[in-house]
Amino acid sequence: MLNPVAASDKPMKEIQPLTPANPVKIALVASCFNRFVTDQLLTGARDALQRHGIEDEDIMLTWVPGAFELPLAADRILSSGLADAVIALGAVIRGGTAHFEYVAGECARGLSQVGLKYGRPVIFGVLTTDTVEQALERAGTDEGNKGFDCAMAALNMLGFEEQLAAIGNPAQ
Ligand code: INI
Repeated sequence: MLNPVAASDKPMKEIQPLTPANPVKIALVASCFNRFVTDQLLTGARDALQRHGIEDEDIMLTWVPGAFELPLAADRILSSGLADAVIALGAVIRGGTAHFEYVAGECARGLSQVGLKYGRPVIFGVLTTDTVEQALERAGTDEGNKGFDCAMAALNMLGFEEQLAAIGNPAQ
């Protein structure tokens, strides 16, 4: 058996899931389709942002018709330079139609592409559920709120960018 290599005394470079120390601008994009759910996701997201000191003036909110339109709105917002991160909020509920697969799939693919295109966090806050009850459960206050979690993901990814920049420029 090989002897284990002695661990170095030097600390590893490590990036923690922290929120950013510098001011950031956040764009919320929400779908009108299934608004009784997306309103709740929005409440959760705003709650998380507020708790972490993001001022209302640094948050913009855009409504789009449905989840299918979220990627284009995210793309336009990032190309305009108005935000550092986009949180896309939607609810695609199966309801026995094949439309579900197209809307949910294209929305996920599009959002991921936009994030990689601009090198900015584009957060997937789109519930994809079989039933209305499941959607409401994930957008509530008791069993957790996907909007809240997604706002935290956006802040953590911005915190990641900040820490990465500090590693690249230790004088910061
Ligand atoms: N949009 C949603 O956000 N959720 C859905 O569940 C949904 N379903 O089931 O059809 C939905 N469809 C609309 C779609 O997002 C577009 O707005 C529409 O097709 C126009 O492009």
